[in-house]
Amino acid sequence: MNYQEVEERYPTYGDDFEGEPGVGTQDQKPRILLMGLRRSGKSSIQKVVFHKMSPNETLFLESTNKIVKDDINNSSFVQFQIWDFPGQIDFFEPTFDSDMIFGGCGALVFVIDAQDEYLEALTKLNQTVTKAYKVNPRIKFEVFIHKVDGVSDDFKMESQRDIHQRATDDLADAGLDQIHLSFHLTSIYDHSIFEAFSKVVQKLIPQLPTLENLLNILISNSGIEKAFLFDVVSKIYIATDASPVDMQSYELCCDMIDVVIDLSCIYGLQGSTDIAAFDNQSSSLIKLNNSTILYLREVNKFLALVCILREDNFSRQGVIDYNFLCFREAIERVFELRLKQQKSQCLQHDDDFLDGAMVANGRTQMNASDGESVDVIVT
Ligand SMILES: Nc1nc2c(ncn2[C@@H]2O[C@H](COP(=O)(O)OP(=O)(O)O)[C@@H](O)[C@H]2O)c(=O)[nH]1
Ligand SMILES: [Mg+2]
Repeated sequence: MNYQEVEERYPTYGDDFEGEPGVGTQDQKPRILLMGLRRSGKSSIQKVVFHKMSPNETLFLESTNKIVKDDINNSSFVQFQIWDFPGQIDFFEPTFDSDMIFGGCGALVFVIDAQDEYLEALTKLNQTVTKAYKVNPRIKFEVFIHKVDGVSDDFKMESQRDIHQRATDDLADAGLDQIHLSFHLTSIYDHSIFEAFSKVVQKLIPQLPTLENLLNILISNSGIEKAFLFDVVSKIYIATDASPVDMQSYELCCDMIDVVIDLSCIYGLQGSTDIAAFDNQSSSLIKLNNSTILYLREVNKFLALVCILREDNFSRQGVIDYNFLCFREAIERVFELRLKQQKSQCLQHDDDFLDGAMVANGRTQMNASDGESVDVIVT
């Protein structure tokens, strides 16, 4: 269905869609819906994460009175559409075409303002989830308990517990306890919103286990503590290794990307966009005063690998660089395979894009830091 048709079928909210009319591949992109009450912060989230708006500027955002569609096309892995909904949307109105809205939806992000009374928001959450689940049981439901910058840690924990409890109880009462809700504490004034969005986006990448596997192999053979595969423009990470993510490391890596882009813009620039500032020569090494090293390498036009490692382990930089090249090659193969898969899916007119299981036969070799070579099989 293209957006012309959407407009006809959905005149109340659809008469001012932004972006190109739908063509071929667009319809295959998974869709992320942003829903929640008015002024809960939906448009702010979308602007801050994907359009580099500074958090303070969101104070001047006008309220959304139509569905705003935003095409995110940063890399071959991160391709989706975000639909920002007006808060006052009513599912029971005849013009609300729930099959069209929820049908092609990958994830539904429901935003709750933690600085406000949330009982009304919980009722709306329940209605939204119930309706969406009936149309499309494969949707991932993500609840952002938002604006937690203004509240104490105790209050944060208590509201998360309370909201979780009430929301799941409501679903259980309706006999829908098979629906899984994920909860995230977020704010646009720190990195929590990027972290939460990273997790949402990751669930929409069918190749995630392969990417994680490659990162695990890379770090264990290179003496790296933590590695993130970043989408440079949005600073969301599309994969990381299996060790737990702590917010501080993530923030450090985000800051490093900012430094690299800013420096390239000032000293290394030919074009004037951020993308021109990040190219295949991009790499950076930052030594911190606690014997830790941050190491950034370009993976492709849109992705960067950012690693945290101890200074001692960096003495064998050659091994790390060699392993990185193997890693990059493996990622390229995953990309190629995905492209092939998408093309064949286009030919078959197969809409079941999210289900496409990835099977790759790529084989590559990484050198372990103790000199052994390790075979990596991409599956
Ligand atoms: N303190 C705080 N305010 C926020 C945050 N996110 C959004 N806001 C504010 O909430 C208000 C409503 O935001 P808006 O994005 O228009 O909400 P929407 O109606 O859900 O799209 C704006 O004044 C934002 O500046 C946040 O994380 N913390
Ligand atoms: Mg809005």
